[in-house]
Amino acid sequence: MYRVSTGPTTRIRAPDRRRRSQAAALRAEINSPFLTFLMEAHNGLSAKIVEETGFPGIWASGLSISASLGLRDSNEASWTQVLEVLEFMAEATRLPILVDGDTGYGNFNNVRRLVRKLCERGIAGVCIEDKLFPKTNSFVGERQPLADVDEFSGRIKAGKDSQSDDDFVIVARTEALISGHGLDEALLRAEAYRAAGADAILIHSKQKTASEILAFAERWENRCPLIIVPTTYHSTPTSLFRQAGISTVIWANHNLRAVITAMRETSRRIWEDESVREVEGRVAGVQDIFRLVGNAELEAAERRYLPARATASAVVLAAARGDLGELTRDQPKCMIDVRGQSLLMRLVSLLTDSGIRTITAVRGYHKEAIALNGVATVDNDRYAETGEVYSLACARQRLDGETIVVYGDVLFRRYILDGLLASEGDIVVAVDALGARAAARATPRDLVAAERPFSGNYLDDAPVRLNLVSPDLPMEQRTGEWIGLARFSAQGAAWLREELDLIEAEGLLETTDMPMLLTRLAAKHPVFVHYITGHWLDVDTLEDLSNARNFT
Ligand code: SPV
Ligand code: MG
Repeated sequence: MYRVSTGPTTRIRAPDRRRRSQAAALRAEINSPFLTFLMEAHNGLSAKIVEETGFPGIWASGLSISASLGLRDSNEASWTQVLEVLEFMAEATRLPILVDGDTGYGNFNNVRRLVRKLCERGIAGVCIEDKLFPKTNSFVGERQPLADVDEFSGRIKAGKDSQSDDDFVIVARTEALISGHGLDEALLRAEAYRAAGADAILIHSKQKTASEILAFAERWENRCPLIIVPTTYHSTPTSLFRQAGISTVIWANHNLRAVITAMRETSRRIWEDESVREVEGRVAGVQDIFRLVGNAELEAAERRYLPARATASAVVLAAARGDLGELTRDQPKCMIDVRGQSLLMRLVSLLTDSGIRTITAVRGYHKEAIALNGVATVDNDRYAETGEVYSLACARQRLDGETIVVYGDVLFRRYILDGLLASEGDIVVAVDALGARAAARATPRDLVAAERPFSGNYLDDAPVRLNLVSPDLPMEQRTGEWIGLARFSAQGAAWLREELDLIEAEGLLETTDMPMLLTRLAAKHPVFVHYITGHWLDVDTLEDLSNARNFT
């Protein structure tokens, strides 16, 4: 026998709800010893609001769905049109949905197909009522004809035999009380439907008090879960339903009624005022809409899946002379030719190929040598006595919105930049994990100590925090080498500007280098590491240059 507790109202939520099927979740709610509340929703948005409010499940009301389509609750919307609405609802929420399936849209055969299609769409259950197609809402007219008990029992059996999810719930609703047939008839019908396989009985009433429902519940003796719809007997305290051993209460149409009132008042106000001024602040904000429909998820997905984001800009630090002898006598290092193209031109093509349109190069040494189509320039005229951080500060105004900061003398495969652009986090630095163990070099390397070393594990995509960057790091602390490439989100760029201002105020702009800057940022903000393994180089020596000529 189905067991009911009339005890505490505390609800215990299963922690693994997401892994169970929606049908299993609904079944558990209906069978739980606690009184469950299902809230009406009639489209994707209202389903989201019901979920956000905290209800454990949704009643997809026939009345509300048809009314929201501007139709009567008389099967004017075809069942496949209702199915379409349900698809939106199931997509919008993880909550289990109990669908108001009216009469099942015909006989046993229609119910079979309905149940199959609902299971395919992840709907948790359906409620069918013992009336005739086309149905009429329970609150319209008197003594609506009821279906033959055996014929309706056949609809239930057919539905149960057709469900592809064992947990799918079929609720049998008897309209015996609504149609004025009395308690005995209602009990007889409920028992027949239970015997036919119904998982729960919905006993409907249109009285202003709960007396006939409570009388039914007493005589039903919990033979299977009882569901009620207290629309007309709305002032009955729910404690009485608990005491009566009711399983589930459906608040059947209140979201639809709420929007009717709200839309009417808002429309009237705007119409009379010829202005929206009065209603602003009283209606949901546009940001609220974006949040409800999950715009943030789309933005994250765009970062992950789109090949490039045209909105990002780049600042290329290209002021240094570099020490490549004759080659850097009349031009900065970034203009050295690598197989017919300067290093900078190669870098710029790489950036544009990844969708970055606004590129600013910070020039210094032999600045006249840097003139590239489509590349804006900013000058660091104190290049000889300053470093990259000073150059970056010269481009401070360009650090607005999402920005890539890159040394002008590095080359890397395009996937590295695309990966960095798709990474999450406000500040992300590209770090070569192979650099952790690389042999010492003539020129200093930007060694990295991060929270965790690169694991190489396909399944490991947990973000890794940067601790510090320094040319001097004991071997055991090193997790890689910064390749001179970093991404700043709009927020990250704001933090970067702040830090540059601070460094300037401390009088350290001339002497701070990029490792120090990144280390300072990492001490205050989450800075993440985007690990790579090789496929890049920087050009510090003639040997690097000959490697570069082979690389491209
Ligand atoms: C519905 O919400 O469509 C219902 C409940 O079936 S009632 O309107 O009370 O019949
Ligand atoms: Mg209905």
